[in-house]
Amino acid sequence: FEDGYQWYYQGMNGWWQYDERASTEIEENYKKSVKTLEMLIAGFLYIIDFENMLQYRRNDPTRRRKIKRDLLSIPDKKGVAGLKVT
Ligand code: V3L
Repeated sequence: FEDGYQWYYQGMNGWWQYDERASTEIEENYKKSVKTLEMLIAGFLYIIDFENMLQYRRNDPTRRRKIKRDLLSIPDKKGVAGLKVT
């Protein structure tokens, strides 16, 4: 975003950047200070929980991933939405 930050979800040994559509929606809602957001990701409904900084499938809250808003260039970035950067 304009301030040089991006949204990430936790992967194995690093962080995945959200795809552009998801990032934009997350950022807009973050700025509105909402507590949670529901969004469709790869065909599943996920909850973005800003209070606990987690995401999880609505129908399976036990599988949680941490999320974070951090600089666009972080050392442990794996790629964007499952696509590896080389
Ligand atoms: N955007 C895209 N795909 C997602 C997202 C998201 N926000 N959240 C979950 N998935 P779960 P490593 C991830 C995918 O949490 O090697 C990465 O994008 C998720 O994909 O149980 O472990 C990689 O593609 C997973 O395939 O609902 O770091 C992949 O994991 C699936 O939804 C491997 O990454 C179930 O995730």
